[in-house]
Amino acid sequence: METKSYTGTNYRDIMNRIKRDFGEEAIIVKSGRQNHPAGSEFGWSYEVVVGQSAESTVISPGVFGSTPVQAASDQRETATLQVDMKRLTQSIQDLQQQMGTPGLKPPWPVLADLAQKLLLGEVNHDVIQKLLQDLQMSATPRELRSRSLIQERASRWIARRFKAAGTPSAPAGTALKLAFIGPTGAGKTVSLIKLAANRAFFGGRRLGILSLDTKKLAAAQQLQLFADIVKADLKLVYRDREIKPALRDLEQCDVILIDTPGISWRAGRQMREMEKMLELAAPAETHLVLPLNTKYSDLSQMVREYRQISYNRILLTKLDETGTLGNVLNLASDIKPVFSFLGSGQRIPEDLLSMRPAQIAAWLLEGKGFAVKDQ
Ligand SMILES: Nc1nc2c(ncn2[C@@H]2O[C@H](COP(=O)(O)OP(=O)(O)OP(=O)(O)O)[C@@H](O)[C@H]2O)c(=O)[nH]1
Ligand SMILES: [Mg+2]
Repeated sequence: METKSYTGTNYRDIMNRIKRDFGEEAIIVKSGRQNHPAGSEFGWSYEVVVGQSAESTVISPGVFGSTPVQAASDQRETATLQVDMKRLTQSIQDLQQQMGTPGLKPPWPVLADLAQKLLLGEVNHDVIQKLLQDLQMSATPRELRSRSLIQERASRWIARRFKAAGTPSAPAGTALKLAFIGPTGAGKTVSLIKLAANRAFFGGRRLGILSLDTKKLAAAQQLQLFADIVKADLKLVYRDREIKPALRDLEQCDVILIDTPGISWRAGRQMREMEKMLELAAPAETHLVLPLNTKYSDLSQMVREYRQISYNRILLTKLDETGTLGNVLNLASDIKPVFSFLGSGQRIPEDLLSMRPAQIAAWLLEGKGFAVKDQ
């Protein structure tokens, strides 16, 4: 039997190389491990010796299976593999604890630096742990030693967590209705105005604005002023029964932006009233507007509680008012919503960005957050 020896510090990588070279007929003759040459704190160094026999392919199929003697040996190897994989997983789980313990080096310093940066960016521990596990499982030892290669992999991993809505598009023949809901002062009205005023979003389209937030006198005046500037038709609605007629008045518009009063997710009556109003307005897109400078426990609670109003987008504002962007990734990982836009300041219209996952990843990995332009 011909044999070949494979060594390395990543068991999965070794197995992949064996499969590539020997296909399904590989027989593991010997497998063992010893401390990493750089020191035991860097994990294990593995050696797997593989052989290929002509009979084995006839007698028994299976990934590494062959003769009965070989099958017993295979079971032992599989058990070793499982133990080794368990140990790898455990060592990653220990990583964060080790980082806080002076004198103990984590298995891969590059991963430890990455974890540290994300922790400082207020990314939740469980999200970082999942990222480290996935990196350690999938990256080669060469990548695990290289800051830039790990950064690239981490960037792709982070970007994949996000679902981005893309630019809203109106179905032919009907007005596209977009509603903005959320807590008071979140930036609903200003985001709506930024969208209306930015030609990149609805340039050349006939715009209508429907305001359900008519209890505040100043709010209606502010909206009228902006509606005039962006040449949008504005309808103010004071009672539920006025919603459908107001929408009929706006039916010539291509896009109708619906402003709503701020409501607290903890106020059941307000939530039910809003649900009823939105049922009447029937928007295609309902954007839950949330300010990013809110602590994560409240943010995640809001994202869950507002679900009873059936929103289908999240629009995050005040990117410029937080020093850490971890909450964006935390939301993406925990709740997996569709993100639409990001409010990044008070300027109209330029401070509204489309959600770009790669950009979020870059901000998080640079560890600097969103760069505010001082004016
Ligand atoms: N820095 C910063 N301020 C913002 C952003 N978006 C909105 N604001 C400000 O937040 C304040 C509240 O914005 P509004 O749009 O009135 O908030 P709202 O959600 O409509 O508030 P209510 O209608 O009272 O519920 C205003 O001063 C806005 O200029 C943002 O992305 N960054
Ligand atoms: Mg408002």
